[in-house]
Amino acid sequence: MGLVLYHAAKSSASRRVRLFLEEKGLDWDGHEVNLALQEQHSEAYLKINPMGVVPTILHDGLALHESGTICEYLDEVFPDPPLMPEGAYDRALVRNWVRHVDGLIGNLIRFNWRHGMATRAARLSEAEFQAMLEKVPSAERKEAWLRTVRDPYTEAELDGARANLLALLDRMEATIDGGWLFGRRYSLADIAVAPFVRRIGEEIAPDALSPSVRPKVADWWAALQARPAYGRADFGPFVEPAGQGRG
Ligand SMILES: N[C@@H](CCC(=O)N[C@@H](CS)C(=O)NCC(=O)O)C(=O)O
Repeated sequence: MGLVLYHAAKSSASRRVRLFLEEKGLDWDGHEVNLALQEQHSEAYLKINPMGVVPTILHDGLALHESGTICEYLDEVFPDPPLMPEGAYDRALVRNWVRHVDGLIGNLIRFNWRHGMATRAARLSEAEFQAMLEKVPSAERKEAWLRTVRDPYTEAELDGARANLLALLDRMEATIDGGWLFGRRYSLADIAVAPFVRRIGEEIAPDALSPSVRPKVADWWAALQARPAYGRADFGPFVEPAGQGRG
């Protein structure tokens, strides 16, 4: 049965798991979940991911959600090459990086959902929109939908989100040692943050990755993109004319 990843091309959490799988050199089958068509809230999908988000992985038929948990699980089951440090304390520090990044997803959503997802939702009638909202399992995401579609985030709110994301880059700049975030070795910490860095540099704050602003992050980003796994993980452009929305 192997590994089957339910994911979306532009989803940051999905990109994290794809990057991890590719770095491990694992074979996996992909199943694209169309977020704009709300496939993540379908009855069938909610059975494998009660949060109604991507990604979810099936390993020999067993479903697992949460991108950070999925990566840690894969590291245990497929230890070579290791992407978690050896010591328990060091592993805990990497987990804290993952959690920190996960806690910033709301800031990314403010920028991401303005694209394909909002465009499609704006075409819905009020009744269709309410029916859509009813299927959203979490209060936080319901609120994000309401804001994106009915009451768009203000420039001040976007600035606030941008500042939080830039603070992540500053924290990286202060942490990178020997090229990588943790222990001078490429690890889940680097993989976890990569999709966020990609989005920040692409549209949200394009100058933020410049070597004159954050030299260590700039070198880190160049080195990460040079890894063969990065090309295979397919971090295509987020904003395309006929693009599909992602969170
Ligand atoms: N903490 C979760 C976050 C998953 C998540 O928010 N996924 C987004 C895409 S990056 C999603 O499915 N958005 C669609 C929605 O919320 O309806 C993880 O890391 O797996």
